[in-house]
Amino acid sequence: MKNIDSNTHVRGESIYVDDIPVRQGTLYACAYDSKIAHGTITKLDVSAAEQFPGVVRVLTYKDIPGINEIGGIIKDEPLLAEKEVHFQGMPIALVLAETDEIAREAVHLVKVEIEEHHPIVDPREAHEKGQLIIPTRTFKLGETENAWSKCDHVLEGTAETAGQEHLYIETQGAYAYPTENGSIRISSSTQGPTSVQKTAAWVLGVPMHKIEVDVTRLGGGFGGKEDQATAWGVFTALGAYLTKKPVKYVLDRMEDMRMTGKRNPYVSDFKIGISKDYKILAYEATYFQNAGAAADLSPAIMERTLFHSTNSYFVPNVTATAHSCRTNIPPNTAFRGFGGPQAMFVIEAAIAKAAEELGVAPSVIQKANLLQKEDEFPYGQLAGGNEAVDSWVRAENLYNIEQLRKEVTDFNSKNKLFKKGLAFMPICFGISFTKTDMNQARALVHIYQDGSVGISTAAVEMGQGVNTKMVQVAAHFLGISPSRIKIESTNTTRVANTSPSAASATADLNGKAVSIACNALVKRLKSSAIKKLGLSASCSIELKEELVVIDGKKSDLGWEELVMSAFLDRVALTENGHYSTPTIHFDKAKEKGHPFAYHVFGTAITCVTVDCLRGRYEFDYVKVAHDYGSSMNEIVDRGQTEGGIVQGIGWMTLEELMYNKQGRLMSNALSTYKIPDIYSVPKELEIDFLNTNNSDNMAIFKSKAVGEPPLMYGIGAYFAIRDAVRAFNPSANPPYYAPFTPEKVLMALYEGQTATSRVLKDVAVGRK
Ligand code: LUZ
Ligand code: MOS
Repeated sequence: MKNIDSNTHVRGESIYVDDIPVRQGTLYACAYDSKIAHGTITKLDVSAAEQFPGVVRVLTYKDIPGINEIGGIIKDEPLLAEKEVHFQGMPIALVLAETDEIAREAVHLVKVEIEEHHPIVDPREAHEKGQLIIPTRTFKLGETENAWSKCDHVLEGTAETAGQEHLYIETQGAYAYPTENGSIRISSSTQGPTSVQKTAAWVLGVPMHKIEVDVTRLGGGFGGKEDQATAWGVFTALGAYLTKKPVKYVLDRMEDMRMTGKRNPYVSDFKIGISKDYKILAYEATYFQNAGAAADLSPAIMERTLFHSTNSYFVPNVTATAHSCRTNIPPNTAFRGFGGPQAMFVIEAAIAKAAEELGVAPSVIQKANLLQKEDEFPYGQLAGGNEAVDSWVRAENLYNIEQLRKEVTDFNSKNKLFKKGLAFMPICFGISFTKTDMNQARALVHIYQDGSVGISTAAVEMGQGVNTKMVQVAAHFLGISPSRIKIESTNTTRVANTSPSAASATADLNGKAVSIACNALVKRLKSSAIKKLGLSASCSIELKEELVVIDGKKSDLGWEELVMSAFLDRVALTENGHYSTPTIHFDKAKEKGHPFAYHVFGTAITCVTVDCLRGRYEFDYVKVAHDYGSSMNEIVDRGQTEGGIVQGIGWMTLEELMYNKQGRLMSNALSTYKIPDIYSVPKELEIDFLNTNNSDNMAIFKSKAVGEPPLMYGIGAYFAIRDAVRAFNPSANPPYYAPFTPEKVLMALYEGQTATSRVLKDVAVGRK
C-alpha cells in the first residue's frame, strides 16, 4: 500500500502549521535570544521594543502566570531566562506583534546587558568541573579488571562524534488561539502533543484540560520535535492566554539552527582486549556526553548509549560508564538513534583500531563476535535470536563478498590517485522506550453510520508513514477497504496522555491499540450479524472483503448494511483501544532487566571511492541485509531504510556542527552546514528484506520497527573511507572522529612525508 499522503504531498496540498488559514487578529511572536553563552543578566529593558509601531506586547519571565519551566525529565530549563543565561540562543523576551516582519524587527530593540562568565563547550571540561546533569551511570557484565591479563592484545583510544542538526524541512512552529473560559487550542509541529499540553498547562498555571494540542502532520521530526517543539508551542499558548488573541510563531531556518538543540556530541575513551583468535574478551568505554545547557532528554539518551555500548557483539566482560556533561551550548536532544549511534561508533572504532594493530580487516573481528541467541547484553536481556549472524551471512552471500573484495583490490592495484574502501556495519537496536512506563498507546475508533471509519491515535505522522500503517491495521481487522478509513489529526482531547512518537515504536504501540479497538468492534458487529441473519451463536463468522462470511461462505450481508443495522440496534460503534508492551522491565538500581520488546538487527556493506588528490569521496554502494521481522509495508519500510542510511552517512561525513570557544554555533546556515544531496547519496542502495520471525505479541503484524535502526548503517561510511585512506597511505592513522569531511580525509591521505612525496612524484611524471 502506498503512503496515503502521497497525493496531497505531490500537489502541495498537505497541511503543516504554516498552512493553517490565519484567523483575524492573529499576532506573531518572535523571541529575543541571548547573544552570550554564559552570564548574568544585569539589565533587561523591553520598552523601546514595546513602543515600536505594530508591537502589541513584549513578554519576559515576569509575565508568566504559572511556572517558568519547560524541562521534561528534570526541571532545569526556564522558558524565558530570569537572572542567568546558559547558551547562545536562550530566549530572554518574547515580542508579540501584528505581523511577522514587525515582530522580527522589534526584537532588535530589546536591550539586554549581560555580565559574561566563562562558557564551557567541551564535555571533558564540564566533567572535570563537576558539571553533570545526572549522576554517572555504569553498566557492567563480568569483570573487565580481571580480563585484561587474559587478552593477547589490549588497545586503548578515544573516539569522537560531532552533533547533528535535524534539518526537518518544516522548521519548529506553533499556532495557538484562545477558546472559552481561558482555554487554549494549540496547533503544534510536535512529536509529543502531551508534552506540549502538560508544559503549557504548568507555564500558564491551568489544569491540563484547558489545553488542547492538535497535530495534523510534521514536515520531519527526527527526534528534534520530541521535546524541543514544546517551547514554541508554549510561547504561542502564553501569548494567546495573555492577549486573548491567536498567536503564531514559526521559526525561520537560521533561528531554528541557532536556538534549538541537536544530536548530542560525544567524546569517548575505549579499551578493548582481544584473544589471538579475534574474540573480544573485554571492553571498557567511558562516554562524555555533551548535553548542552539543560537536561532535556539527555539523561534518557545517555541511558540508550549504555544499552548499545556493545552494538551487535557479545562481549563477556564489559564496563560502560557514561557522564552527561552540562555545557553552554543549546540543550541537545533526541535524534534518530537517541545515543545508540554514538555508542556504536565507539566500539566500531575500538574494533578498527585492534584490526589495524593485528593487520586484519575489521570485518574479521566483527564477524567473530556477533551476538547469538543465548548471549547476554550487559543489561541482562538476552539477544533472543540469531539475526546478527543471519544478516551478516545473508549479506556476504547475497552480494558475493569475495567478488566485492576482489573489485576493491583490483581497483586499488590499478589506480594510484583513487582508492576504494570497504566496510561492514552490523547493527543492533533495542525497540521500546527505555523508560518502561512510556510504552503505552491508545486508539479511538469510530464507525460512522454510513460505514466510514475515523481513527485517532497517539501516533504523529512526520513523513515516516505511520498513518498509512494505521489504515492497514484497521482495514485488516475490520475486513474493509482502506478507502473507508480516515486517520484524524493527533489530538490530546481525543487521545490523552500520549507518549511522543519516538523510539521507533510508534507503529507498534499505536498499531496494537488500533487492532485492539477494531477487534472489540468486530466482536459486536458479529453479534449483530448473528442476530440479523438468525444464525446460531456457534457458527463461525468473519468480516472479510466488506462481507459477512459464515462458515467460510460469503453471505449477502455487506459492511454498510451491517453497520446500519447495528446502529439501529443501538450497538456502540465507537471503541477505545489501549495497549501496553508486555514483559518489559528494568531495574535502575541494578542496571539490569529486560528493557526491550525485541531487537532489530542487520548488516550493511559500504564501498567508497576516495579521490586521493582532493580528499573528496563518492559512495559506490551500500548493500544491506536488514531484519524487518515480517514487513507490513515494504514501500514505507524501504523508504525509512534508505532515508536512515543517507542521514547516517551525512552525520559521518559532511555534517560538521562547530561551536567556537564562546559557545557560538559557527555552522549556523546551510552555506556552512552541508547535508547529503543527490550527489552524495550512494550510487547504489540495495536493501534485502531479511524476513525473520517476531513475536506477534510485541510488534504489529510481526513487523519490526524500522524508524531508527537503519541510520546506524551510515557509520560504515566512516570506516569505508578510513579503509580507502589507508590503502593510499598505509601509515595514516587519523583520529576516530566523525564527520570525516573531505578536508580531514585530505589531511589523513598526506599524513607523514612518504606518501606526499610519492604522490607528487607520480603526478610530476604524469602517471595516473
Ligand atoms: N525517546 C525516549 C526515544 O524518550 N526514549 C527512548 O528510549 C527513545 N529511544 C529512541 C528514540 N527516542
Ligand atoms: Mo526519536 S530520536 O525516536 O524522537
